[in-house]
Amino acid sequence: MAPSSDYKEFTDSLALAKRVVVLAGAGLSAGSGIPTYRGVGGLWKKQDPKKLATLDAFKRDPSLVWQFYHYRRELCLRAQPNAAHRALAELSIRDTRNRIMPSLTSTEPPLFITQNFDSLSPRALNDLADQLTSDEMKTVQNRLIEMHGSAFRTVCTQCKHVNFTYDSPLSPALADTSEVSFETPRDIPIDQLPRCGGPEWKGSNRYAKCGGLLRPAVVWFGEVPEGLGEISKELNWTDLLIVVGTSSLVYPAAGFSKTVRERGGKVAVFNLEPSADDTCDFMFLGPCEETLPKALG
Ligand code: BV8
Ligand code: ZN
Repeated sequence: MAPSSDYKEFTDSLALAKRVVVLAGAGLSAGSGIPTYRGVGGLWKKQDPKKLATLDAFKRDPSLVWQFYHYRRELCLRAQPNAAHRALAELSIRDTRNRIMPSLTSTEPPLFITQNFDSLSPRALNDLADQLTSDEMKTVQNRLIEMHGSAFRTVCTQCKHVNFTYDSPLSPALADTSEVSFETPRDIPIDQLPRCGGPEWKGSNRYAKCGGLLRPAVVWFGEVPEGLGEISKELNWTDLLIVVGTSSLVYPAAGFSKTVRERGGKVAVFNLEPSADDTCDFMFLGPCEETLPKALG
């Protein structure tokens, strides 16, 4: 049966759903000026992910990989959450107690899984902080999983110290790296790449700055995405999976909707075009920054 594109039918399903999960991809942030990967002008149309988005690539040429992530990090810093990020953030904080069948509702906010590492969804949530108590905000933030990591987190390759910062550049040598300059990448000496400022512990002795080489805390190909345990538990009970702006080509995320449908849940796709995920119950074609506010408003 062809998927429905009836907004009223969708909102009725949403109101009745006890457990809602959202899965977002690069199309969610396209409206904020962040390039997607596989669409027109997509990143992987111009760059080879094997040379830039794997641990081997980083070990082989950390200078190249850091320049790649630096200019994308700058793009994300300059971007603002769009109407789709805001609509999903509102959904995350909406009190599920006021759904049509109060006795059946749970007050669990939806689980919000994003494959994006641009930090725009956490920022859209933080923009709603004045509507929540700090405990409620913590609950909602814990229900947001950046399964492919974050451009604003780093991990030390030596002491594994994790750091989150919007500071930029992470090392002076990266300062003037842009998408244009990346066309002729420089060979930045490894000691001028981002270094660990975290404490180094040897047993219980704390040493001064570890100084180890930092890497972007982004999940590269072949690395295990974050939050999979919580995600697979949740998918068993999901009544409605809302899939936004993803080509549904990268696993394990691409397999989530099949899991939900096999367990009797419904899938709603918001995309510019029919994605690989055409076995869905709802499909809303168009820019999600227009279709999502309409569907979730
Ligand atoms: C792993 C970070 C082992 C780096 C990325 C089967 C099972 C498990 C793994 C595999 C498997 N088969 C193959 C694999 C390996 C691999 C994989 O899936 N390869 C693919 C290419 C075949 N997967 C992995 O390596 C994963 N790890 O397998 O570990 C494991 C796994 C589980 C348990 C134990 C061990 C790691 C995958 C993560 C890789 N990291 N990015 C970086 O980006 O620099 S992937 C990259 O693709 C991004 O994270 C991105 O989020 C992700 C998916 O892309 P999309 O978000 O969908 O973006 P895309 O451009 O493709 O599509 C955009 C869509 O939006 C389009 O449909 C477009 O129409 C739409 N759109 C555009 N504008 C709008 C819009 N829609 C609405 N409105 C708009 N305005
Ligand atoms: Zn360190």
